[in-house]
Amino acid sequence: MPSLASQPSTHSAPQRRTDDLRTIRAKVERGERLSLSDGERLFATPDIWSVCELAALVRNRLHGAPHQNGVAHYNINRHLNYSNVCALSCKFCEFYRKKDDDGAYTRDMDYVREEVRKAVESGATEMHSVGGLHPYLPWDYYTELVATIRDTARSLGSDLHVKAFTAVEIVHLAKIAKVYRADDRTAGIRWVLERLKQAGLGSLPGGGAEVFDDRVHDEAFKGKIRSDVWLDVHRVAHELGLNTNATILYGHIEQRRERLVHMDMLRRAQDEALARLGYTGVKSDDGDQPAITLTRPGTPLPEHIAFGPNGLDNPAAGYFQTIIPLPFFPDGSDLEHLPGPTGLENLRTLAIARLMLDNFPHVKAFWIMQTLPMAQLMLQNGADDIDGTVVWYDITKLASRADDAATHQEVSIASLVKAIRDAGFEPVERDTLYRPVIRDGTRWHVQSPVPTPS
Ligand code: V47
Repeated sequence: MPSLASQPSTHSAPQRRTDDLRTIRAKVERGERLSLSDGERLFATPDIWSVCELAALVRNRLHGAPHQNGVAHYNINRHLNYSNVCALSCKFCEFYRKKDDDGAYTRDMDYVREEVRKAVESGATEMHSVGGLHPYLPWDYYTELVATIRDTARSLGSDLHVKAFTAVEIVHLAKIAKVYRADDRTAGIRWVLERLKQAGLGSLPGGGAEVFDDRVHDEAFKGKIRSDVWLDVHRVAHELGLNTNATILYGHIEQRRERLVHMDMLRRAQDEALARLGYTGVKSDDGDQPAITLTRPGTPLPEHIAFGPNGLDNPAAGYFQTIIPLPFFPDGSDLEHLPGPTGLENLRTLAIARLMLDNFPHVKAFWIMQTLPMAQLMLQNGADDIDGTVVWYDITKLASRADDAATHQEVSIASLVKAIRDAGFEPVERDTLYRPVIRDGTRWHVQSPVPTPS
């Protein structure tokens, strides 16, 4: 009887698929940049486990393998949504309210101080603060918000990091402050970011990116800034030494190809940011600028350069830290009729984000949106971070709850640590800038990142 291996295939498609992924696997092993058509193949193949395996290969190269001293990150944080009043009415959003709607709120500084006190008492290292595009709040409110978070925390002995305002809000602030000019938009963006940085802003979160495609933009979030402006805000932030995050909101009206284009635009922007840090890239056949990948064996992560042994106090940073794939939640939005992505689509999209965004040091499985069990699975298939303890999360609420309890989404540190350990990784508490945290109860300090053995 012939061996199984020598039997001819009765179905030609699997053989072709294997060949497709073999080419991609060879590129991944060499640390070469994948093309958009490689990405399309990764989306099209029914062999999702090979996609996951390739993403794990990259993830493990950067952060170590499970059961072999590989690490996964979490943080202790708190969210503060300063207002849900928004001039826009994006179809995918269930967060926004109009000024006189039931449930509309705008927080005053007493409220903010109280939230900071609770954050410090819980040992948080980060306050993540975003809100709607409020039509009437004055510019001073925003600098006061940031300074109040920083100063209240300092008065309580904490160096709480202020991660605040999506790119969309930054542009809105430039308009409120009357410094935004369409013919030189970066000047207004810079003006705003410089002042917020002076008030204590430490980094920008990744929200507001949605999907970088004008068709999708005009259909689902018209009125929001487009991709070019979102990227401008992040570039100026990087030039000012602020690190930023990036998101992709998928599983609504976009096509998979549009997700890939979004990822490609982000990695081009990251090439520019990493070049400023001194990385050199490789010119590929189809690329017009050198591709800088972190996935080549032995390449240092940007935090090892920016916050290296002597850089802790004065980081000359300024790059994208992490990509956060956000699965669309239809409930309560104007796109409620859509089904939203399934678990396997979430897993595949995150794995492909790890593979395409070869110059992003981190991939975050945001447990609030992915669920903790899924985030754990994602740690083994591309992600190295599950975000934090969070406490109140207002942007997407727990389905079927209309009351306050729906936004109370908190997980204990013990649950995060257990989820990471069970996935085979060593839990590393990080600060917002991915520096390891040394903790003694609620008191903490950071140290320079320790390079992961490759
Ligand atoms: O930009 C809004 C998304 C984002 C829905 O930087 C929705 O560390 C799903 O950006 N279904 C805000 N998503 C959240 C965000 C974020 C979250 C966690 C960590 C970080 C970080 C950033 O939430 C928005 C939008 O893309 N969003 N509505 C919805 N129905």
